[in-house]
Amino acid sequence: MSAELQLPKGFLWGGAVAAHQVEGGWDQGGKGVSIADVMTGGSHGVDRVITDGVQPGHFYPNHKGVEFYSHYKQDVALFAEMGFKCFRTSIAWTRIFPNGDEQQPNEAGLQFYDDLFDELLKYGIEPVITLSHFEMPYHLVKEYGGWHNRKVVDFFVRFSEVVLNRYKSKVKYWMTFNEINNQRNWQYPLFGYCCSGVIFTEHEKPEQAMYQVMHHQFVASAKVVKLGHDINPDFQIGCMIAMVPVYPFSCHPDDVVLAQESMHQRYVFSDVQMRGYYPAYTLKEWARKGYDIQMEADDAETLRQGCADYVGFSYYMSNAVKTDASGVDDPITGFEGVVKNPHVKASDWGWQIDPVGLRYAMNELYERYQKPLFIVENGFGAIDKPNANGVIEDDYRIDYLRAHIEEMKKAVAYDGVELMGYTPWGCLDCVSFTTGQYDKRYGFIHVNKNDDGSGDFSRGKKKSFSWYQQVIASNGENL
Ligand code: P53
Repeated sequence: MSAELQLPKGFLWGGAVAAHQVEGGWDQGGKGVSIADVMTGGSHGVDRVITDGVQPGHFYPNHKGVEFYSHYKQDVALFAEMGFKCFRTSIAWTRIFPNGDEQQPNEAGLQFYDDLFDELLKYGIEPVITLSHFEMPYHLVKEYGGWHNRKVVDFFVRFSEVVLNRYKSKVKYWMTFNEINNQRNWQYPLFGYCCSGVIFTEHEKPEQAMYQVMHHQFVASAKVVKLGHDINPDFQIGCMIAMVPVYPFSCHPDDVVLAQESMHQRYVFSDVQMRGYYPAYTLKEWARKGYDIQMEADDAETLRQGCADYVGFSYYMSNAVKTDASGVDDPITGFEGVVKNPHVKASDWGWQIDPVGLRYAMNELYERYQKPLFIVENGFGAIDKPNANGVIEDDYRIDYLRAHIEEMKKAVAYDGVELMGYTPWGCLDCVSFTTGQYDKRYGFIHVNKNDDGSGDFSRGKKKSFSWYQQVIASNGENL
């Protein structure tokens, strides 16, 4: 392939996880209880339950995760063997500020991430760090009502300031809030809870409460971006959204406009973080619905000064909407009028597989913001079964990733989209977020731990391990 059709040199190939889904050690090293620690295990169709604190008699899968806290050296060595250029994880807020409202950080927690980052850098792997990935201190939920309370902005900024300073010479790539737009689906308790520790349906005006939380997080994100650039001008600090393109089911103009409105609901999150001001469609919606969002006098200026440097996003699926599909909602995205797209297949969890949608999504985001993109999650959750020789031949995962990488390359090489890197989700098997399962797996690296309780957390290589190794070695040419 000619040079202009290739991915750029220095492209950040890697993998992604989040602290609460891999680390375990939930009560070690002085760590406090996080919101992930009070979520039980579920399964496809069986919701995870959010309990009132940690209660006896329940199974909380995130307490052990996949024991990355004690296995990280082994795991990082395997990432290095695959050729990772970067590794995305998050810092568990509760390791640094166990309750969230302390004045002084917990040194043992800070030391753990020093050790982890040193281990990565030893192999030339760049850490890519999310500051908040569904794991805020439970104490801030109980005592303050989560992100609905403006005080949480200051707690988050304090936490961020500590870690941005501490790791300023070790970490260059940051993101503020993981999938900040998931909480747009305020009807479904899990999403508001994971993003901001709020169950919106408990509020008198749930949607208004969601927008209030959103505003607090925008202010927090902008403050952290500005602070970060002051600490180290080389920092690249991104926003992070779940990018689920919504297609019109038909070319009926009403379907087209419905799809556009659905996208507005999601885009407001990146619009404000990338542009530094509220889009007109949101201000009009608030006026129309009579929503009163509390803002402080200098918030507008804060937002303007804290635009993110790049768009981090996850991409797993697309959706389609139809005007006359009343009552049909998608539990993951919460869009009204969602219908099955007859042109694409779905995973066992109903996530619609649409590689071409990734190219479309990349073009949409790049045209919208004209800032670099970073695909920080993409992947295929599946039940893996070892063959007679005990090897997991996960060709379905390879097929999924190959098809997405092909489209990603088209977006870069044909369409000219600026892309920093690609970090498939769950490079190491981990606890599923939506269902709390072990058996819904994404990894190149298998972790021997199963929903029936069996398994010793030992690691193994799946077929996709050597496949991804050659993808990276050839900079995406050998797929
Ligand atoms: P699990 C919705 C749409 C796209 C991605 O999910 C989503 C969601 C749900 O929030 O979540 C991200 O493990 C999230 C990760 C999560 C991953 O997708 O339910 O950032 O924490 O594990 C995969 O299969």
